[in-house]
Amino acid sequence: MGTLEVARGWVRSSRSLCVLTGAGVSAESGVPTFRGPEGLWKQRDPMSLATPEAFAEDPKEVWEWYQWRRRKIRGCAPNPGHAAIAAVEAAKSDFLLVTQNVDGLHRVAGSRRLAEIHGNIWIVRCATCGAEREEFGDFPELPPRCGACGGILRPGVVWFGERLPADVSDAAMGILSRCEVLVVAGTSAVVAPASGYAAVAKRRGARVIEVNPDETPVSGICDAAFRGKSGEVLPALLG
Ligand code: BV8
Ligand code: ZN
Repeated sequence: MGTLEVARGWVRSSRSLCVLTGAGVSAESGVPTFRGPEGLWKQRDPMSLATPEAFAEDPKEVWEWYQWRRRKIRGCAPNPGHAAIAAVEAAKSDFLLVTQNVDGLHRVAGSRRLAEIHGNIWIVRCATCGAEREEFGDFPELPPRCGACGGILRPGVVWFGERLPADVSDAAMGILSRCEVLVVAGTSAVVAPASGYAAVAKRRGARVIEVNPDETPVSGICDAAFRGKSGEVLPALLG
């Protein structure tokens, strides 16, 4: 396993770099993760909420969960891990941040070359006419209604059983097919297809670096793993 200095060298000398993030990168900003001890999904079974079937059955209940999460995230700010990822982007001619996070904090931190593969909690889309907009405030009435057609608005996120939007999925597979280094930070690597992304890059010869206090199913294929908090490790690794 490489040391931090060796891994820093891989990152610095890479022309093409991919960073894959999960909820752990936002944990130090106060955004609850999904599967951690205080995990979002400890209170409720995600399958009973983050699915099209749950929404079809009880859109009001699903929206109460999302409105609660939006309120929680609204008070959160990017942490040094987000900032380090935004900063390294400018230094690379070929870079893509692939994030599973829907909280929008990477964008607030300044990341521009990013693929939000699971969507964005601040986007709402009409389930009837498809009209889409950013909405940062609370909705007075749940489920919220479309101003254009009166249909029900849904959160602009990808639910279980839904395909990833083709544009972000293609962008992710593109960078994974050519990056020299992949940094995997803050993900439990259990949700597909993102859980398979490290293996895609590794098969092609990329160096894979993991940043996570815990072991994950991809730890075994990593060239280096740093068992620490992303807010502390990423500035040292990417700086
Ligand atoms: C699809 C948006 C195909 C909504 C999310 C059986 C086996 C295998 C796969 C499946 C299966 N059955 C179904 C599937 C497919 C399914 C899936 O993977 N299920 C899992 C549960 C087994 N996947 C899908 O359905 C995907 N679509 O496959 O489509 C298809 C083909 C044809 C036709 C139709 C469909 C869609 C998946 C997207 C689901 N949406 N979110 C919302 O947020 O409400 S997933 C959700 O989990 C979040 O997006 C989150 O990002 C993601 C992954 O979680 P993590 O980010 O990893 O977060 P987690 O809490 O798990 O872990 C945090 C980590 O951080 C931990 O490791 C912790 O140690 C670490 N950490 C903590 N603190 C720190 C830290 N690290 C660093 N620093 C710290 N300070
Ligand atoms: Zn509409």
